[in-house]
Amino acid sequence: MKIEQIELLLLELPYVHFFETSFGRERDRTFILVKAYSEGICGYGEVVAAQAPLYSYETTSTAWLILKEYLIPLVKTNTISDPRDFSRLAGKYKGHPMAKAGLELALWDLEGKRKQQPLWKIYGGTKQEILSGVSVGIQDTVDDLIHRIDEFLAEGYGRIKIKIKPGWDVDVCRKLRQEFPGILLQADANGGYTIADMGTLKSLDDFGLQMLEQPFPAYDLWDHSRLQKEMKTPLCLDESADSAESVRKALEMESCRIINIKVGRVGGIQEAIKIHDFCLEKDTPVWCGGMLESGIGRAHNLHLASLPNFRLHNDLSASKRYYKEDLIDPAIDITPQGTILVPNDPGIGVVPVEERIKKATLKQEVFKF
Ligand code: OSB
Ligand code: MG
Repeated sequence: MKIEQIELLLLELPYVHFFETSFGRERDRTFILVKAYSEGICGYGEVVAAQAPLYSYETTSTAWLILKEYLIPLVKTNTISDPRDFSRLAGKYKGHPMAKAGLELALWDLEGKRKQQPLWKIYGGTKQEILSGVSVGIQDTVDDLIHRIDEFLAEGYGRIKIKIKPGWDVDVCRKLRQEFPGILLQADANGGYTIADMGTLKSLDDFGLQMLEQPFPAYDLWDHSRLQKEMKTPLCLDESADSAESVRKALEMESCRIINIKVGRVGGIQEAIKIHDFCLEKDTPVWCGGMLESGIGRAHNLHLASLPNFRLHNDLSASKRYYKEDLIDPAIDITPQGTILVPNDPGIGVVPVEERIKKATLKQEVFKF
């Protein structure tokens, strides 16, 4: 395909409610949208890097720079007949997976629209609807948390994930289990603990959590392995699972029993599918993580989550859980059964509303070839 133009847009969208994790509280999200044009068609991708290097080292500024100086020139100077070509070319540059994934996703949307096929079909997806779940941030009080969980359960979410950090963990889980004995509950630490916290983490075994996500920092496969040997609760890796190679090592070391797949963290759809297929072969379930994406990034996630080994509830929620006015129309919603339908129109299968994108745009740069 002949790409004629790529645009980068920096957007800011306020959350409906603040989001707090072990690395801090945020009230809005700044992120990059990538638009790729070919023969009158536009493909959309989202770069999930945040404003500050807290989840990983990437930021909106580093991603903008890498896209502008290295990744967009690859599209300009090479013939890209398929998004896989871009993925292969981008592989020569170290790191910066979120920047790579954002552009790759825009090319995938374009590819789907050109072929008149929804992305789930092109990826080999098998599900028409996926299991929704909601990730609930740290609140000011446990009562506030209980109140929020009550609301999400009433909306039909089949699984609740809470964020934990040292000091907001064992007592919180105990109170939640008293209040909600039967729900699917999991906890995500975003790497906020060290091996010195082994005792605290082991006591989370009392609460029948579906999984404990990323207790230790990203680089620390070994301590995850030590902890998994001592815990009944399955560990799940998010930040550590940065490539199919890392996932192989994690499974060989028994650092976890479940993998969270995020397309931005692993550098694109190619790598995400590789991890999916490897885990299927090893009978290790995966689920789709989220980065509080706009409807554009979330639609991309829905297509990925339609692959067969996405067996557990995903961090995929309705638009209104994140943003008052999402960038797409119609908004993503959950069914009464607590699922989300995978879009069936070509490409991402949802319609970005240009007027809303414009309203949220802080900065824009156009690259014409
Ligand atoms: O660790 O899963 C995470 C949001 C931002 C950064 C990291 C994480 C999250 C979430 C939100 O938990 C999941 C979602 O998008 O619904
Ligand atoms: Mg996580």
